[in-house]
Amino acid sequence: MHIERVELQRLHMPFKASFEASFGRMATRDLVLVSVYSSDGTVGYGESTSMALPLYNEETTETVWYMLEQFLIPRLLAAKVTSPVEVAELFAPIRRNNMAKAALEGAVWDLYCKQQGISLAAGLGGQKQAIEVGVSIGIEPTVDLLLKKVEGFLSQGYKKIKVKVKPGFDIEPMRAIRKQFGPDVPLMADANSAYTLEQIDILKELDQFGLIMIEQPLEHDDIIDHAKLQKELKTPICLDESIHTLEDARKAVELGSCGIINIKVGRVGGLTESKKIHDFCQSHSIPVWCGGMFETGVGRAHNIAITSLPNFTIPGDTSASDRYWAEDIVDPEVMLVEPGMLAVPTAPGIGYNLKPDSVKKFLVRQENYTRQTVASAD
Ligand code: OSB
Ligand code: MG
Repeated sequence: MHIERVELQRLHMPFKASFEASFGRMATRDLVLVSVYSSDGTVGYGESTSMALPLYNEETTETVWYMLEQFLIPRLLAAKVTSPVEVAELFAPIRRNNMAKAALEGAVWDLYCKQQGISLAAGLGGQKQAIEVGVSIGIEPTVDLLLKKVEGFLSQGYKKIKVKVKPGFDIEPMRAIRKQFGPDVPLMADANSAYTLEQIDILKELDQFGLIMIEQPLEHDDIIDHAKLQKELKTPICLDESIHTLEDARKAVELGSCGIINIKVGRVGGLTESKKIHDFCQSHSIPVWCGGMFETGVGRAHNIAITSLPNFTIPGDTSASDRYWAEDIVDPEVMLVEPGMLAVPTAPGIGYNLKPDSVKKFLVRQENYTRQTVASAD
């Protein structure tokens, strides 16, 4: 593949509106954009799904930069990788730091597919031409404001409505959505670990709303209590935060901790691991869907590509660019091609071009790394 240079760019991108989850409120995305340059002039792009603060997982955008600069980029530049599947093996001795790994691995996947002249979706083995998508809606100041948002997204045809919940903002909003929009709206709740088993009565009450699933109700690192909870709930549990590897998925499925898995490419360390989890879940009749981390168009394009695999049977959180951004950094922007549907690009790689002028507007730091400038890998 002849990777000769890696560029890191840190971007601060303000959201159109702030977003609240049980772990906090965010108004700006803080990310690392990774560009991998080959000697033949081809460039691959990846994006870190980290946040500024370690409230979702242990990584931050600062730690992602550090891991990339100190360990991951030197390893990649010192190796002679011929295929992106080798990148995960190359990074395996380095513990965790999955979002840092995924950002660089994703860029290598894009580069490889561009050099092969195939789309990233095709490179991953995806077959769909279009994918169904939903939206994730934050905790709103009032239930009325939440209902207005739900109405707006339903009118755009989004195929799944996910609502963030926390103790005190759970039963009432779900009841209000069912009352106003009826029993057929595909609805789910995401707690981001806001409950404990002691609050099982609230979680059981959610059963009455016919939710497609409840996402990560208990601790971020738990699969034991989730298994206990799943036995008491009719609603399938979906694990997000608890799953970092194929092995985590295997253990959770074996224990009965969930009926559904949310695959986030960043959380599991890249596209190769995502595909492995997808394949495992497919063979165990566990449906999966692709989660989101407020990605720019670059991360969205990676999400679209992985979602083109067949066991992504539940609409994911990859909404259009205009869900969060007044201006995205890709051209064209990610847009619904039909109500609630995104097209899977057929152009080589991620199928979206970067808009350098937009990148410049949000740029706060930029560094380049070559074999000559990085410290030796080990
Ligand atoms: O739990 O899925 C989550 C955003 C940041 C961190 C965690 C989560 C989320 C979302 C937003 O739900 C999904 C999106 O629209 O990108
Ligand atoms: Mg979640």
